[in-house]
Amino acid sequence: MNSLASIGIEHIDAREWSCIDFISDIHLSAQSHDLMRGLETYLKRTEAHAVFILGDLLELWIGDDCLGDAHFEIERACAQMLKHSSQLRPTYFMPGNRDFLIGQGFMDQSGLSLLCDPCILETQGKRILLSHGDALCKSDLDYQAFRQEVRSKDWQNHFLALPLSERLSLAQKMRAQSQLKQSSLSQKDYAELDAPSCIDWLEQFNCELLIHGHTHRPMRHPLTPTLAREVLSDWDVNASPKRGQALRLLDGQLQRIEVF
Ligand SMILES: [Mn+2]
Repeated sequence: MNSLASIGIEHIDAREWSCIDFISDIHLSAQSHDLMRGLETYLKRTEAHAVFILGDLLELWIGDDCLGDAHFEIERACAQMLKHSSQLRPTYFMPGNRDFLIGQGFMDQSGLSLLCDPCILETQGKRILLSHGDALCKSDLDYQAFRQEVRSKDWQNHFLALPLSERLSLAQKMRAQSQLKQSSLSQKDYAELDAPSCIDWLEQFNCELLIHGHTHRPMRHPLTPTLAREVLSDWDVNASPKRGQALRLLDGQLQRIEVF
């Protein structure tokens, strides 16, 4: 099935966990020490039995080998912080569109478990489909073509063979281009998931609920009388008030927890 990543966990049987948190779109970067501390505090204090991070934990990721380079402080600090918090409870990670190059090297150093996009979570009497969400933004044809290219083995092998400094400047250029494109869009043109494609996925994987991030518009969208999607919040400590939520599944009920 071409929508499944080739590595990672595809199905999680978690019937013993009665409290699970879902977060995404933290966007850690070199400028975000307060955000890192906020994430660390949340991960220490949450009552969840397991935490699922559904993509864009970091603003940018250019390859796991950056962890061996002293210049990449935030990346190394992030892996170290997660190493501690993942000892408290199982913590899962699914790559997003910013950090899709995170691989087993980061998993080994952070103690996280890598998930496929999408993957199925069976818990509390539900079958839930988890995704970052960008694969379902089907109406943005340019983005889908870009996504297909950068997720190909050929592109990744070529990119990862470049020196870190060259990768960093290429990635920053791509990021600037994407920001330029975003700034030319009106609010209604921002990335949104395609409802028929969401329904297709839910039916194909026999799930009733899709949980995803990426669009930064936290709310529940009913898709049919029996199917729905729940969108996660992004995190921003510089916003006023600070923004950051975990979506919590507690005894079969969903609730949103403010983390700041
Ligand atoms: Mn995203």
